[in-house]
Amino acid sequence: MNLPELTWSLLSRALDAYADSPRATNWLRGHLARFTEPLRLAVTGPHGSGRSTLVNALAGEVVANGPEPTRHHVPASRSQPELTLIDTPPVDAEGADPGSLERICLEADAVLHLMGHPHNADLSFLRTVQDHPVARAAPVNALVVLSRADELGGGRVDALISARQVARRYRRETELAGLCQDIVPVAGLAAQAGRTITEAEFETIAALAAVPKAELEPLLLSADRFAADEARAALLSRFGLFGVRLATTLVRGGVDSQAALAAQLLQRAGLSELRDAITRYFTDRARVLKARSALIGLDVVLRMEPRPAAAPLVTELERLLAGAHEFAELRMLAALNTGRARLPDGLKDEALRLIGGYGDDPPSRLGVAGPEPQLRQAALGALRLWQEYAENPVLGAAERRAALTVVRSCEAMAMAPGL
Ligand SMILES: Nc1nc2c(ncn2[C@@H]2O[C@H](COP(=O)(O)OP(=O)(O)O)[C@@H](O)[C@H]2O)c(=O)[nH]1
Ligand SMILES: [Mg+2]
Repeated sequence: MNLPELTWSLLSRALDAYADSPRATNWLRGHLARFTEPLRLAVTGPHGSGRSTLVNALAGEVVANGPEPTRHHVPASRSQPELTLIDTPPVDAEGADPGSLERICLEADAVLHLMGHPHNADLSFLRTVQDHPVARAAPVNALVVLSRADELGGGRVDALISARQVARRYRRETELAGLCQDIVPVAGLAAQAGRTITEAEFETIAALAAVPKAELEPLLLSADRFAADEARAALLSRFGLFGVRLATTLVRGGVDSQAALAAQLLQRAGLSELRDAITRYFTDRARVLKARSALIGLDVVLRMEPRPAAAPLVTELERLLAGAHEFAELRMLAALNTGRARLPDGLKDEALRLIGGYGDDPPSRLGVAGPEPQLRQAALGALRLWQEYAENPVLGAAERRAALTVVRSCEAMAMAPGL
């Protein structure tokens, strides 16, 4: 049985053990029901970090602008699986009930934490997210977003390049990197504009792109002259200075339709990269993250209402957490992608594929589309190869440990019934 199956059975047994406690039963039933719901992603961050803007960018429409918390169901699309987005109260809110944000995070399966430069408040919040025995055993559900990334690069059209350099630097800073899976820069306002751009806005941008460059920049910076034109003023407030600069530059460079401009804006604002990270770390592994949430829920019951009938469940929960290969895979995925763990060039890509970095199903992992016997043969071949790497004295100790994680992924596939 894999982790989600083992978790399901553990929770079902807990339901029996707590049959006479309505509170525990409700709580456990709630967690079992969550298993089949879409992944819940909480968007957290300090006040003004761009939480609502990013929720809108991911939702593809302006859904978040009121008081938090709010929840938005985002149906599946070609470039994004189904999600529930939670817009949360600011982490730095003064006088806020300190437990409320923690409760919201307990309701979520994964967290997208927005920040400009990391402050102590951000680090301590991220520590809180992992401050639970189950969470500590599996700190695999947070992504940090360097939000308002255009400002990190002074609003220039190439601002995202500077922001990516900043992200690379933070990835090497052990504390922050250790608290999240990855660090991704996004210019949320331009991304939101890209996802919701209208034909009329495209026309306004096209007209601006026709203004000679030397004239446009002073025009943009002179709020009075620009704001005198209603369509331009509206454009500036929706796209921001960076968004307008970027969009006009793209149109000048030959992007000639609303749809093409929308696609380019998502790319250049970093939203495409963020969606890829959400897919790779979260939605592709939704069942593992759901299991993680359910185990945290179970742990809460076992602590709040300890009883002899539940003692074996405590032991099994501990054993499950210590041995869950699914969590080890997610940590290794992040470590390889961010450069915290290394493998020789030729091996890294194959390792990423085998641990599910390019899709969680066996054909994607094995790179074989064929029927079951071929899949099993490929799994056995990969298993033999990676066993050799894991014992190869030419590789360093850390590399051999990484290879051992791949070995376990191959073993799981080679032994899976029905594959
Ligand atoms: N320059 C820039 N401004 C942004 C960006 N995202 C949001 N903002 C602005 O920052 C302010 C706060 O954004 P909001 O999404 O309401 O932040 P929240 O308080 O975290 O929900 C608004 O004026 C936004 O227009 C961004 O990517 N770049
Ligand atoms: Mg907000």
